[in-house]
Amino acid sequence: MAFPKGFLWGGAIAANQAEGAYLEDGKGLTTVDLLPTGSKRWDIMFGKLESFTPLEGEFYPSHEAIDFYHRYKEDIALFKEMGFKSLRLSISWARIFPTGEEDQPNEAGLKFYDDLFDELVKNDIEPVVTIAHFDVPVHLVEKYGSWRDRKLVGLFEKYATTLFKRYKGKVKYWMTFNEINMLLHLPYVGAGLVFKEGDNKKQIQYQAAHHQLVASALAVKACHEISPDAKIGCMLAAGMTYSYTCNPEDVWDAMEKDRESFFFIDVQSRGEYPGYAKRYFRDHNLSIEMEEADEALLKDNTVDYIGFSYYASRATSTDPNVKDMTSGNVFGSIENPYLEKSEWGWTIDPKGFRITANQLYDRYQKPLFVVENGLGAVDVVAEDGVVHDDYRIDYLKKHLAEMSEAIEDGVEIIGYTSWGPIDIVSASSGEMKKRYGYIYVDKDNKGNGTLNRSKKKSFDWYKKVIETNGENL
Ligand code: BGP
Repeated sequence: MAFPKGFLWGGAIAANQAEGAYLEDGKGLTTVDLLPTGSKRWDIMFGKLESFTPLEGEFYPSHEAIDFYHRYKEDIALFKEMGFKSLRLSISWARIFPTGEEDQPNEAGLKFYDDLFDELVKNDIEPVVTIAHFDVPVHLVEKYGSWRDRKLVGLFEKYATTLFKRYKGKVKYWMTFNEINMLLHLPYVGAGLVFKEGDNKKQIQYQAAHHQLVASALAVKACHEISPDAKIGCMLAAGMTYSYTCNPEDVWDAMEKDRESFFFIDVQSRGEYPGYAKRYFRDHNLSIEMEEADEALLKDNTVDYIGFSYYASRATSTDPNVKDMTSGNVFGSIENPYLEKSEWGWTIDPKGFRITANQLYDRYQKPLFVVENGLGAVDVVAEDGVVHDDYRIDYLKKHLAEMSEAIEDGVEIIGYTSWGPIDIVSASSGEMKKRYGYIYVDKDNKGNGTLNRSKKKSFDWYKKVIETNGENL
C-alpha cells in the first residue's frame, strides 16, 4: 500500500459530540445543546426551533456526551497506544465567546484547549482543529438569526483570530466550517438557521452561505498572517453522485447534485463564484447581498487543502418511477442496487472512496485530507466483555485499500482521521447506539452507563495499520 511517509493517521471527534460539560467554566449554550434525541431533533435540524432554552423532560445528548472534557487525558493515552499521528477535534465557539460577542474571550475556555493541545503534543499527536463544527452560540441565533446576518462575519473573524494567536505554534492544521455544504440540507445544523412562517428559505440559506464563505476567507487571511507555517483548509461532506442510467438527463442531474456541494469548495478553493452558481441565483430569483471588498477577499484568500468526509456515494435518476429513498442520509439518493447499506441505510461503497478522492483532486489540484470516514453500527458487548466488530474492520480495510489506490492514482492525501475513534454522540440521530469507535464507551441512548472506556477488536487492528503505515490492512 502506497501511503506516504509522515501520513497523518488518526481519528476525528467534535466538541459537541464528545466534550459534554455543556455549561462548565463559563461556556455558553450552543445550537447543538438545544437538539434532543427523537423526532423533534429532525424538526429543529431543518430549522424549526421553538425554544432558545432546553425544555424540561427532554434528553439532550450533547450536555454530557462522553465527558471528554474531563477524561481527555485517558482518551489521548488510548489514542497514543494505537499510535495516532493526529487527532481532529473542534473548538466550541461558546467556550471562547459564551454569547459570541463578548469584548474579551473566556480565559477558562482558552485554557481548556491549551491543556488539551499540550496533552496531544506531549503524545506526539498533531491537533487538527475545526473552528466551527455545527455549534453556534445560541445568543447569536436569538439576537441576529445566526448566519443570515452579516454581523456573524466579523464575530467569526474575531473568534478565529483569537484562536490563531493563542495556539500559534501548537496547532499546524486548521479548517473553518465542518461540512459547509450541510447548510443546504440541515440549515440549523450547518448555520444555526431558524425559519419563520413565510421565510424565503433558499434566499436565507444562500445569503448565509455567502457570509460563511466570506468569514472563511477572513479566517484564511488571519491564519496566514498569524501562523504562516500552519495550513488552513475547507471541509465538505463528499461522496460522488452516480447517474442511475446513461440517459443524459440523469447524467446532468448527477452533475447538478454534485455541484450543489462543489459550489462552496469552488469559492473557497478557486476564490470566486462559478458561473453555474450565478445562473442558479438568477433562475431562482436569489439576490445575494455582497460588499465591495468581498470579491477580492475571496480571490486572495483561498484554502491550502481540501478536507472532506466520505461515508457513502449517492445515486440519482430523473425517472419518477425509480424508487426514491434517502439512503439514510440527507443528500437524498436513490437505492443503488449494486451496493450494500449500513444499519442506518447509508450506502457502503469503498470504490466510491477512490472515485470521490480522484474527483476532488482532479477538480481542485490541492492536497486532500480525509477527516471523516467510518461505519456507524450497533455494537454488542460479547460474553468476554469485548465488541467483536469484524464488520467495522471489514468496512475500514476496504476503504483504506481504495484510498491507497487513489494515492497510487496520484491523488495527494495528507492524512486520514477516521470518524469517532471513540464512541461519541451521533450528529444525525443524537444516539450513542450508532457507534463508530475502536474504543467502546459504556453509555446508552438515555444517558445511562459508567462512561468506562474499553477496547474493541478493531483497536488492535487499527494499531497495526498505523504501525505498518498502511502496509498491513
Ligand atoms: C458528519 C459530521 C460528524 C459525524 C458524522 C457521522 O456529518 O461531520 O459530526 O456526526 O457525520 O454522522 P452520524 O454521527 O450522524 O452517524
